[in-house]
Amino acid sequence: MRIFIVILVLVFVSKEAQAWGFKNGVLHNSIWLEQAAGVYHRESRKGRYQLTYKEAKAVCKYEGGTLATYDQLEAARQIGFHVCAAGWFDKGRVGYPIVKAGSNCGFGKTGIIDYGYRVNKSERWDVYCYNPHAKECGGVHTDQQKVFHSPGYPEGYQDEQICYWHIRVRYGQRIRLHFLDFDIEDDTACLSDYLEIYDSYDDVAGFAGRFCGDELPEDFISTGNVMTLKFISDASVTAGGFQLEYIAVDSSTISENYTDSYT
Ligand SMILES: *[C@@H]1O[C@H](CO)[C@@H](O)[C@H](O)[C@H]1NC(C)=O
Ligand SMILES: *[C@@H]1O[C@H](CO)[C@@H](O)[C@H](O)[C@H]1NC(C)=O
Ligand SMILES: [Ca+2]
Repeated sequence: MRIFIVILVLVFVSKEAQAWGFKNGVLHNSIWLEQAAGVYHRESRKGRYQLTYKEAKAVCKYEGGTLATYDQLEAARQIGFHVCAAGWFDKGRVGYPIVKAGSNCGFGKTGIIDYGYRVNKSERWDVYCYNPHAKECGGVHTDQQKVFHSPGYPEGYQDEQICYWHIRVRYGQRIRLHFLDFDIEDDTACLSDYLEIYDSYDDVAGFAGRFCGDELPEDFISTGNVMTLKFISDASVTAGGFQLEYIAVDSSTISENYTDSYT
């Protein structure tokens, strides 16, 4: 049954996968667009590079935040915030955070690619905002052990959520996921609302399962030291949400029969 669902979902996902990955140099639908250390990237509703400095400030303010400072952007970058799109940040400066050097972005360098303080504040770019109190929806976890949950839990989650959790533990360790509570709008192929597990650094490779309904998914152990979880809810019908725990385990301590011995 589970294998059947996985195959069905794989067919669906592989069709969708073409739309994922790099588009105009921006890694779309990936953890990298989510917030890290309170910093997040926004583009105008009209699309890329449409915001003047004044509009950029207004975008952040509207969401209860401020323009990110250079130091905040760099702090976020150091825990994996990577966006290939130039945006305004504090004091009329423009740039973007690069973690992985690539030929198509950031001139092959890593760090904050800094376009400097712009003289012309009517230039149009994206924006980097800072808001440490932003609605909890995803994040980057590097602790050895952590419990986290769907937004608003133990209240039900809301419509139209897109959350990514990126878990990264020490090299040589693996990640054991254990579900504590699970209730997501049910439908046979989990097309409405769902939680997906990716045994990889992003949601492009390593698809390992899609879950909905109210049955606790089985424990899952990553093959490497990274894992990505993606939660999507559509425009109607919500449910109780989920809570789960992960623990970093040393690869050598994992036996073939871990599911039996885990309590
Ligand atoms: C400032 O930038 C805008 C948008 O690129 C441009 O239309 C305008 O001519 C520029 N102004 C000056 C003084 O260069
Ligand atoms: C598997 O479990 C049994 C007992 O349930 C235990 O004796 C055995 O050592 C375990 N296997 C490994 C490789 O740890
Ligand atoms: Ca729904």
